[in-house]
Amino acid sequence: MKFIDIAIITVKSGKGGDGHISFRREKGIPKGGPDGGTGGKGGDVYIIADKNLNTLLDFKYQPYYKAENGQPGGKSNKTGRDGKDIIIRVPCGTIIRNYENNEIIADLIEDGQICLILEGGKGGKGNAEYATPTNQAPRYAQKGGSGMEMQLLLELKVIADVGIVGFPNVGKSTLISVISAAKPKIADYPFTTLTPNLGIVKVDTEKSFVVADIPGLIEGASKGKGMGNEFLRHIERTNCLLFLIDSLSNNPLNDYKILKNELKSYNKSILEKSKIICFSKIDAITEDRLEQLKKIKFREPKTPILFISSVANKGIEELKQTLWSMIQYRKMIVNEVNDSII
Ligand SMILES: Nc1nc2c(ncn2[C@@H]2O[C@H](COP(=O)(O)OP(=O)(O)OP(=O)(O)O)[C@@H](O)[C@H]2O)c(=O)[nH]1
Ligand SMILES: [Mg+2]
Repeated sequence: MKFIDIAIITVKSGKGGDGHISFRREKGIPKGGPDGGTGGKGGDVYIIADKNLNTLLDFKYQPYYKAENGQPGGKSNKTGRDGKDIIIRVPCGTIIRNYENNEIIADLIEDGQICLILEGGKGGKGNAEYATPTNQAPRYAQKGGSGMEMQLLLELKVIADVGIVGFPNVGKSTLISVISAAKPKIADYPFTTLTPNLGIVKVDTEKSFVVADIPGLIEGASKGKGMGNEFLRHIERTNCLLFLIDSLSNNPLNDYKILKNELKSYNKSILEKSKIICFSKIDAITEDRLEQLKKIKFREPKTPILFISSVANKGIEELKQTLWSMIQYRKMIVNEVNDSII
């Protein structure tokens, strides 16, 4: 699955319609007063979150969006028609920034959440509006306000339930290919995964959750080493973190500490998520080694520690069930917190 998660688009609000200059011309009234109408307002630009969308792919093909201009005012005090607004639909979880200065304009999370990005120009006043006792026949009207243009950076944060984090080559992509229908590239060298992969894990006919496999992390990722840590934004909003650790590692406890440190440097609050520690590739180790791994003290009392082999399909069912229970528990807690706020 190709997953485009950044797009740059240009949006423009409509120009306001110009005010009109005209004078009443009626039979028997040789010099009628001014009757030029006001221009219509230019259309606004809005962006709305839509739960039916899940990529920013369309914006690659259609990067320009313009609201309609307002129509000019007319004779007989006729107001110009307002320009139509434009409403751009983006997936839930899209952050909208001003491309020029990177400032966040909106963070659209919920379905239907809408944000006014640019207002259309005001309609110009017609000459009728300028009539005063001392100037009963003004020969001027106001120009419509101009529309505004802006480049926006759209950034989609994947809202997966589980994010898999681990060193390169520990088997993250293999795991997602076994528990979901995703078919990411798998290879025996580091940094095979260059962009995140999403997979839907079916626990049974009615239960499913989304897992994100992101490029491998290494020590110093927060300082730009390896693939860097910018992909962590994809797991910022997950419910659970799955730390995948290679059973063949020389120092699993240290691996775990390094991973936690890199997450912490990116965003401290990431570590507040539910965690699960999982050893991969147990088909490649001896029983004795497995027993040794089971004795490692991670000092994470509430964190389940599991042992799997994606290749030999060992421990996979238990992992799916554990993740499912954790997600449910997490959602329950979040709902309780929300209820107590309301
Ligand atoms: N023996 C064994 N090998 C595995 C298992 N899972 C993955 N591998 C192998 O480990 C290597 C790396 O697998 P990937 O799934 O590409 O690892 P990754 O963590 O996604 O790697 P990056 O994308 O580079 O970070 C491949 O050669 C896989 O065949 C497993 O359960 N057992
Ligand atoms: Mg990979």
